[in-house]
Amino acid sequence: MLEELFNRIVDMDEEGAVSMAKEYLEGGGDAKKLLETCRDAMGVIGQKFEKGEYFLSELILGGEIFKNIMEFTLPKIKGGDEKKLGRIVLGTVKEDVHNIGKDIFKVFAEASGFEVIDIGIDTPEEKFVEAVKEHKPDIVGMSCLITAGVASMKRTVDALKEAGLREGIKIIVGGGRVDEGVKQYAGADAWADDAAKGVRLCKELMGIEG
Ligand code: B12
Repeated sequence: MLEELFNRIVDMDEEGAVSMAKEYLEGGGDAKKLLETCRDAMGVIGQKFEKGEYFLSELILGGEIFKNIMEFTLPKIKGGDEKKLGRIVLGTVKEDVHNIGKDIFKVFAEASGFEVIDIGIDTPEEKFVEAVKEHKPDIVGMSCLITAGVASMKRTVDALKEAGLREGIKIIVGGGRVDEGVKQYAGADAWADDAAKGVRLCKELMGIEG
């Protein structure tokens, strides 16, 4: 049944995937195994996107299917103290209101076992600083799609330095406007322009294999 669910997610059969996931849980299936299957399917969707076999619409739909299934599956496993891979504070930087990529990265990161605290779009540097103080993340993720956001990323990294918080965290920048030069200019530790790669890099930043 899980194999069929996996195929339905990869094939973008939203209705079929959701009803099969519900059926699996109602029949006493293991919620964690179900989420692992969704995560694996998201991994394949990410690979297909990287290879150019799938496009934005599939990434968005894949994210929606996963979010949909998570809604009724997560409550069944919450409350346990399963160890998370790490905690990420994530936001789209000031001046930038694009949220789709950030939301997809969030779903991918959560599906891989990270806890993600989403602080939204058009996020001023002070809000990142406050969130780091409050949530003590391992990683700060910044999303940026427009040129105006590049300076915001640098200001955010500088603000974290001024607050004495830079040493304790890793910083990853992502989004269509980001590249190696932007990473260096902003003073980040890693950059990614796709969600699957971003998750791989976050694991590397945490010293986790794979
Ligand atoms: C949809 C869209 C919009 C929508 C956004 C809707 C929404 N809810 O997000 C709307 C209409 C609001 C919009 C507004 C504007 N937009 Co616009 N928009 C786009 C468009 C077409 C798609 C963006 C998108 O969703 N891409 C798909 C996602 C999935 O890709 P992604 O964000 O890169 O995310 C992936 C990875 O980068 C990664 N990722 C993303 N974030 C992160 C974060 C981390 C930490 C990690 C690890 C990974 C990661 O994971 C994702 C999945 O793989 C782009 C074109 C483009 N090529 O991107 C223009 C684009 C980004 N927009 C552009 C512009 C100019 C604007 C406006 C200024 C237009 C205007 N005159 O008003 C405004 C800006 C508003 C603002 N202040 O932000 C330009 C930016 C040019 C530039 N260099 O500055 C672009 C590139 C279009 C263009 N070619 O001119 N836009």
